[in-house]
Amino acid sequence: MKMKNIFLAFLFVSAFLFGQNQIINIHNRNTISLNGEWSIIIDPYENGYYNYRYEENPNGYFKNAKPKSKTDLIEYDFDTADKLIVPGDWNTQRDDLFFYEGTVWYKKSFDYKIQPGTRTFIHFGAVNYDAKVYVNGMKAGEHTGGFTPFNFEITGLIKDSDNFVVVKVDNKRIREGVPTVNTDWWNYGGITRDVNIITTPATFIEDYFIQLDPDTTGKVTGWIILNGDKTEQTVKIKIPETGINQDVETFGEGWGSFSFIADLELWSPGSPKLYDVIIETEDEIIIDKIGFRKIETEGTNVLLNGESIFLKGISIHEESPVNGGRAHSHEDAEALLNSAVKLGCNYVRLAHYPHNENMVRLADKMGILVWSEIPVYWTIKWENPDTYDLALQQLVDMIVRDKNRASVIIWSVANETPRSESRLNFLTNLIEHARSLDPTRLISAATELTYNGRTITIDDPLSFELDIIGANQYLGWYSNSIEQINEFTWETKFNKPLVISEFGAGALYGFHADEQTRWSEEYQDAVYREQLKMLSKVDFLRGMSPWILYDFRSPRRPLPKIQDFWNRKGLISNEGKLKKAFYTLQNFYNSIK
Ligand code: GCB
Repeated sequence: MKMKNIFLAFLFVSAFLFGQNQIINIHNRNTISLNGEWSIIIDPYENGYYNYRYEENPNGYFKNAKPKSKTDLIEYDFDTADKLIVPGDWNTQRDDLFFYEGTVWYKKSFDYKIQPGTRTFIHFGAVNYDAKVYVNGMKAGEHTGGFTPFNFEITGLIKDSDNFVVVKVDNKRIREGVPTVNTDWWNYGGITRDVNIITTPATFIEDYFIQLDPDTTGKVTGWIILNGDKTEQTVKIKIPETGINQDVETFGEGWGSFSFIADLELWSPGSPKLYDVIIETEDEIIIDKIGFRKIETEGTNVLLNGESIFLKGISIHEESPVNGGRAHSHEDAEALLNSAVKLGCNYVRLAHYPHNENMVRLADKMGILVWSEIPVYWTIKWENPDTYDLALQQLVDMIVRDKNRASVIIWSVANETPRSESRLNFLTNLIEHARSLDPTRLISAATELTYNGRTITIDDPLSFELDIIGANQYLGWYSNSIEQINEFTWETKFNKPLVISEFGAGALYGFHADEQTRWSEEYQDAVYREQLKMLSKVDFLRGMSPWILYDFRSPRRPLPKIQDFWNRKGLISNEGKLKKAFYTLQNFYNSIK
């Protein structure tokens, strides 16, 4: 009954709010990659979309028109236009687009062979921020939100030969957006993640949820959803290594729920066991690698598979230490997560938006626990229903994509949001949705604290709704001196675990001075030493993710010669050099068993 309610909540959210559903696990499907060179047209005035009366132009650039005679006037041409690599942001591919915020049109041609009885979808890992997608000159759909995947069915638009896809990408910041206009990270524009054409059978496995039952030991529970006409089938769930071969009846709208006893080796950072899980319908076989683990809290403790765990973490932005710019590849994920492991981490906070799927897939393999977040950041428009829908859509899409990843233990709904009634309603509603979609993970948010003299009080009313209280504090950087940090004591109104989601200080790699000198590695290191001393005395502290693994680009950080548009709070510089504080945190983590 419970699973049915979960499913109904899911169905409601996906069907009525978004009108179309996300296909998951696309890497194990029949796909054609559209990654590579795309032709682009930079269009700051949106001439390719609006006519001179500022009305939508039915013959916009998405038509990819060509002159039919020598007198024809067509003022654009994708064939002779410049190119950009997809996936990738435009800011770091061309100097003249470094600060650009606006529209760029992308176009790619591709061959496709239509197989009878199949359906075709186009899938984007992410496009920042607003995407309008056209196939062969016809609209396939549009999507808003820069960090979540989306797909459109193009069965009726695709041809059995040459095809072209055009995407209007617009990364203009808007006050009602999620995130809003004001952030501390670079607004990288473009088709920033993989693009794939997916071919499916007429009825296909769209989505599934397979996790340990949070309430019963040794039981696997979940559901599958078929999309198509043949919705009443017997679907098989197999875990060959354990001999599991479970029949699941789907009915009605194509969904079926299940739960079965299974003797499984549990996933943990020390032993990140993944099983091949096979889902088989009459027409299709989908394989996934899934780990099984249980995460819960008990008082101020976080329990992984029943045992108390301390989250030795670091915050990470989705920026590539390999090539710079927005990270997207498996290599980027390896570089980032290997650095976290070198630091001694068993946990990462993927700030401040859902990162690409390579990160969580690799975290699954490497045994790294993950906090995953939506960009409800600072002062968004709490009272605007469209803003709420956008936040909810991103939350749902994040959960839909990653709900089978054992590594992901925390969904975070917000970062440093100012207290108010409307914000509390907004976030409480998001949390209720998250819980209805996924009962197997913990909910958190990075909250702010109250300071009275040298006492820090955890008292954000949002904490009533959270499983783990995340809190950011910058003692020694934005307030108080380094010497004062260790004078602070903590009190809490909640019998819940505290995770310090951020603390930190800026340092320019290679700049050495005394510990009082801002931007020196010594200053940053002293902040870390004092913070760790102070935090070690907080008995309800169950983890931390200091700010941040690598220096990252931010338009808020113009200080010449020091910042030059980099936030310098990284423990590693943007060139990959380790700062003094890296070793301080590494020693601290290595001393915790
Ligand atoms: C914060 C924010 C983070 C910023 C950081 C900073 O509290 O959550 O996004 O980058 O502080 O460096 O100021």
